[in-house]
Amino acid sequence: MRRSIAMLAFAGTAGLAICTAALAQSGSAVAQAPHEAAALTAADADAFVARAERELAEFSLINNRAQWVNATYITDDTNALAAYFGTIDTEMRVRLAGEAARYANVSGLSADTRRKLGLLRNGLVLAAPTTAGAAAELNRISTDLASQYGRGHATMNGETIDGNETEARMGTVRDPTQLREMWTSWNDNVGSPMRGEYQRLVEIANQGARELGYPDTGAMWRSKYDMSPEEFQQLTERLWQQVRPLYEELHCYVRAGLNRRYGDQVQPATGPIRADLLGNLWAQEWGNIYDVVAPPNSGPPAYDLTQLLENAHYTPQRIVQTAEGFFTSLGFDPLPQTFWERSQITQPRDRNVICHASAWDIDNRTDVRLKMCTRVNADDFVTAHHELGHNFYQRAYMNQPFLYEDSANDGIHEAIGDTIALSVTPEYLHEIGLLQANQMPTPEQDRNLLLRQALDKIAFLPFGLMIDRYRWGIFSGQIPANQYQAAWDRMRLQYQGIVPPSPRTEQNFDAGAKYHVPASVPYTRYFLARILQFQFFKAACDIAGWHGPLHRCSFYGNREVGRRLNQMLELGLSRPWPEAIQTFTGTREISAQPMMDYFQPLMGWLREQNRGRQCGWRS
Ligand code: X8Z
Ligand code: ZN
Repeated sequence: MRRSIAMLAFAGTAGLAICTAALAQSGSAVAQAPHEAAALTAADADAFVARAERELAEFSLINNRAQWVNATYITDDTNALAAYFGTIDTEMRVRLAGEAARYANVSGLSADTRRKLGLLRNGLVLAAPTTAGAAAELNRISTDLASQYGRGHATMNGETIDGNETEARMGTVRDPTQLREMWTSWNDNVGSPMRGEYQRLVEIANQGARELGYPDTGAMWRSKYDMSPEEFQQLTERLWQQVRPLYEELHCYVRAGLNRRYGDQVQPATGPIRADLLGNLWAQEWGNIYDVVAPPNSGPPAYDLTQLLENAHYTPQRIVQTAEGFFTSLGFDPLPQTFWERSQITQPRDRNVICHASAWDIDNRTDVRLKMCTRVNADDFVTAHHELGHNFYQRAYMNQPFLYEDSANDGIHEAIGDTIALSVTPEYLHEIGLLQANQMPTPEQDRNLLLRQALDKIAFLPFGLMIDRYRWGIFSGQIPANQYQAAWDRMRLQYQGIVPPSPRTEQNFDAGAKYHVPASVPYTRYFLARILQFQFFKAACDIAGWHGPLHRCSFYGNREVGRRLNQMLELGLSRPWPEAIQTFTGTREISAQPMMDYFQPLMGWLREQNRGRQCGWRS
């Protein structure tokens, strides 16, 4: 699963996304071994890299299986096994990172060896110091936190419901008292007990990062993008400032709709939005409350995908097959039989699993799997496409050497399936028989479609950014352990303009109630992916020769798009990411322009709707 982004448990301590930035870092602790460099040759470096790749590849086979069993069957025993193999993995990677640093100044290195040495040096997500027992403690904590999340539950009307059920109900329940109960119980039950362990995880991981020559774990995470950590931070800031006006209009519009629906007592007309009213447990995507905020008198909504899936009696399997069908229509080979035999597509009834969706690559060849607790609704329809994007990517780069079996940066891995899902247009739904000819949206309804899309895509942006800005603050010490909750609430207000529906204190740790925090999956990748997917989508539509409005383009069945996409995917991590995205988009830059263009027709309309309103909030 490595590299599966998704792979969580494993992701806790091992390297998914790996890149070359550390090569550019001079003067790091491990890099300072100039006296040795004199004795080492380029041939030594080649031999070391070959040895390291073999060792990592071989060990990954058993480790991936241990992590898979743990994630799909959480018990004390599988936790112990996952932590045991995770510890070996951490120790191996820390050792190889240290060794790789010794070759940094060797002259005459080939480009590939130089790149792979860099990948070995910054391939960890959480490092442990070499102190005896540190890797074991880190892995025990990581595994425990991820399992706690997997076992998490909430209540509604006093009745216990599991995480998957809570997630689904937050999208459909409209009673603010029930929403507040679910939201509060989830955050209290899941996040709060993790606080102490998380603090310890931060301490150990930071010690590990420092031994590897990074100031802290956050700096290590920002070092994987073929540029300096500072440049990367600036890049995310530049992108955010570009899309922020659109978010602020959407916030203003949605707040007015919620105020109309719930009244001043529940949602005032000014100031921040109550976090549990937005149709999502984390307020990260708001598409589920389309019906609440849709413009009155705008005619019927174009269509409701959940309804279409239910009407057509879709099953979870059928959703995954439909997603596969999109990829095969582009010319990709179908998923192997083992995918269908070994994946977890629905939630098992009789045991705890980690329901948060992920895509796994067990053997670095063809044993790819999906782990999901799929429900028949619009969210999971999109998520199935998202996950298969990972699986098809994994297969596209399977012939690369082990260290290049990953995406060119982690945002690209996250963007592929979403790019495909953007192509789920009325025409596409008609083509696969989900939408009848007489249900096709009118031009008037078209804007509603775009609004529905913005509620998911635009609303996510500040969330996608703040999760790691929060963790960067924790890792750097800027957010001390006695302010975990206050800092979280402050940043949720600052970036998203939302407030909790119930009082929070420093007993709480709401960040822990978001999967990627206990699982230590870096999150900026999703912010990048949100922007990249529109770039990829536009590139695909250009290749397909599309001329109409971007949001109505579907490249379903277009083999030329598939061929060009595969050219980027099969590169894996062998080239710096600007080069990889250039093969598909023609540009080396990440740009928010295609996203802004896509939503351009909505922006003017939102501004009109918001005229006379006092937009924004004080943070
Ligand atoms: O975690 C995921 C995927 C697995 S990589 C389901 N996503 C983020 C989230 O759920 O928070 C996809 C969108 C954002
Ligand atoms: Zn993903």
